[in-house]
Amino acid sequence: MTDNLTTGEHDLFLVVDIQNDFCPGGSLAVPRGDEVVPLINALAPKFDHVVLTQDWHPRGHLSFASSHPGKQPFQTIEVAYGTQVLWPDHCVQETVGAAFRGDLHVPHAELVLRKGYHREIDSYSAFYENDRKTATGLTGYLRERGFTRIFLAGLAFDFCVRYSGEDARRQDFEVVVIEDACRSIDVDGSAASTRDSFRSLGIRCVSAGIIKNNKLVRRKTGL
Ligand code: VGL
Ligand code: ZN
Repeated sequence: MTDNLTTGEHDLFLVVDIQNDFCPGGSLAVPRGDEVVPLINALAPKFDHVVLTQDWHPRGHLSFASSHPGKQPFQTIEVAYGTQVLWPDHCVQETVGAAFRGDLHVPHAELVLRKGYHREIDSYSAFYENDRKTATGLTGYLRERGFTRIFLAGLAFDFCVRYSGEDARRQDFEVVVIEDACRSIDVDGSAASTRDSFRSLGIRCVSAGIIKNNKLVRRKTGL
């Protein structure tokens, strides 16, 4: 039996990239990515504070295989900041693919953080772009709001959830990943290496069922 985790005012639920392109039918579909949506809808009311991230690329983004003649999706290339996986075109700004899933229901989300909008830099993490230098501003936002523990769920476990969790932990936030509310792309063992990395950084992986909130009644009043 695992202990329950009770959420409070210093906890933030960071919901990663619940967008059409990452779900079945989308251009970079994460297998069974759509299954996490009802779980996230049910989890969100257990948190006082929720932030959503949205992958948001300009056309011709450097991470798109189509921007590199002769390259195919899932191949890698060397770019200014190191190795970059090439992806199918996805989450292009203002397209249906970039929109949040229509069944995602988190009305009390306080911030939508877009990332990946610099044409020459990809951004898996919600904190730092893939050059590991360009900050999104989320760290300052979280510190100023007084959050100390970040709960993560979403897509994909082995890319954007992974990088976001690692960066949060390295900046001294406590990090809890709700693993059954995530799905993986799983290229070259990336899901297994994500679990190893989380273990070595002291990031807890839990299941949704242990998360409780002591103030659920308040939400039912609607005020
Ligand atoms: C993601 C690959 C490319 C993700 C975003 O959300 O995990 N993966 N862009
Ligand atoms: Zn992307």
